[in-house]
Amino acid sequence: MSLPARVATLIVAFLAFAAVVGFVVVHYFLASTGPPTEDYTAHVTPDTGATVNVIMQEAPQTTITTDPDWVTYFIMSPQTHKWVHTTNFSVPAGSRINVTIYGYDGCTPLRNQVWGRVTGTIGNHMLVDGKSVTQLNSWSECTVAHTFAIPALGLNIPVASPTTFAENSNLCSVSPCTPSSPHKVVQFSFMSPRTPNSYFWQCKIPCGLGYLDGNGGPMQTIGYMTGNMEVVG
Ligand SMILES: [Cu+2]
Repeated sequence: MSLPARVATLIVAFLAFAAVVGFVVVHYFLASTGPPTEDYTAHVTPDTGATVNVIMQEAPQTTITTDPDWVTYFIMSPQTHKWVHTTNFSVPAGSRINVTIYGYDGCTPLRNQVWGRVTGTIGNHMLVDGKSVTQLNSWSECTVAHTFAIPALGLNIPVASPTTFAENSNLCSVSPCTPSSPHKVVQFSFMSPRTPNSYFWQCKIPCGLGYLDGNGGPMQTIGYMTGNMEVVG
């Protein structure tokens, strides 16, 4: 190889390398800010026991992303009242957090009946379509779609699903779902901790269909079946 050819090869190789490095930096470091955090802290003074209303839904699919067949949560923006594809939200410390979850996904039996129990809420119960419930038995009936659990707070909510075969055959097919599709309304309240911190939450049903033991994909991706509740002081 002549000297100019060698130099040209070296320059091409260097440019290719630089392009790859540039892509990695931009794609994984600069652009990877992740899903947004819905801010439920506005106009509330922390540590006063004030009430905050958080609204979410879980859906059988995510038709608005590049993983349309992944199950997912959405959170309603308290500012725009539109559904946002995220699982991150912030709440004021020492406040009463009232959560409403619209359960649009169909049922999946829990791997462990313990996760069918409602724990960590005010009154140790939740409301399903307005009715007080302390646990759901997903083994005897089609009752649970996903769970909403904050392990650090001992909070566990089995999120109710539509129960009948007809409903489960006719689930919402475009996300975010709207109330015309079969759903259950789950409501519960808990006190946010007084200590500002980031509290991880997750679904405990292995609902990542097509992944090893159902635990991959949406189960381990922020914005789908896991997220963070930021407690702000
Ligand atoms: Cu799930």
